[in-house]
Amino acid sequence: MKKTSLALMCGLLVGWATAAYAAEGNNPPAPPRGGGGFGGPITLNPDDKPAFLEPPPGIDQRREGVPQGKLEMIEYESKSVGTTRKMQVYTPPGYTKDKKYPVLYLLHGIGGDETEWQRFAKPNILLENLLADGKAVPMIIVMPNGRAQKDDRPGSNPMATAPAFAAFDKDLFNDIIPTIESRYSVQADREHRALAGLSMGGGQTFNFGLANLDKFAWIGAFSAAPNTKRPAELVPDPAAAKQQLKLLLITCGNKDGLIRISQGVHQYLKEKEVPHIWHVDGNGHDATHWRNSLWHFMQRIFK
Ligand code: FER
Repeated sequence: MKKTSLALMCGLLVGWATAAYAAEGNNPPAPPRGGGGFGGPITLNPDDKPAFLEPPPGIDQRREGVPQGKLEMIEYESKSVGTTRKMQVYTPPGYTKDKKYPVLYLLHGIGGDETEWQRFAKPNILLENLLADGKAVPMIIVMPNGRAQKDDRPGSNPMATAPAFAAFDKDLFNDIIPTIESRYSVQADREHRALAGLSMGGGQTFNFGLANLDKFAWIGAFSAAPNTKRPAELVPDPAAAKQQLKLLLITCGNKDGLIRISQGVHQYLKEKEVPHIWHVDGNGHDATHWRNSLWHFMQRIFK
């Protein structure tokens, strides 16, 4: 399904999700905008500007002579979900059991699955080009399915699967991370684990990452959706967060009707003096924003 028609359809279903989300203490979803976007009216503040330059063209194009890593779709038994699940795992060029690698866990959006990041952003090519330019460190990238329910396909009504995104922390911590750390050669500590995601995955990243800073030191939330908990709930102890975070990157497009979610987190963190990068570019709720955000994030982690 095309992203635009999916967005339009999801917009129509937002009303359905409102009550459930408000009940869970999350941000209430905004009513749909006309014209195929999520969210409500956009009010930009003086802080809402780029922190980085635009990436050069071609960041996701293969360049001749740039070494390639390996993408594989693996299966694991999820005790928390009760099924055999799939995740895509990328190992960088030259991957060897003789070394140990940091791991980036990448979470997808409401209509996505374990293939979505690869379709939207080609994380492998972004990283390989950065590695060739000496701008990133070799890492393993894990792209799981963040919809933690037995039927984990988006189906005809992806919004109806939103509760399964909230339950995903059990799969992540009890099944996915242990699977990766037992099958791959991994540096298994907080300073070598990063969590990032787009939209619903950005909300999951805020919710699960900031609540588990003993597990992740590097956090990136791109175009976070209304599944994001309220800022004071995300960071109840600003002093602890300040001490533990190596990087918190928050990005959104200035044409994204969900920007108020990220603006709220930024504003709270600013008030509480929790260091973070707030990067607002000129995109909407779209793949260009997610690809560029990932590219910025990848070159700043594990360093
Ligand atoms: C919503 C609007 C958008 C919402 C979720 C989304 C849970 C998710 C969008 C995406 O993942 O692209 O109101 O409520």
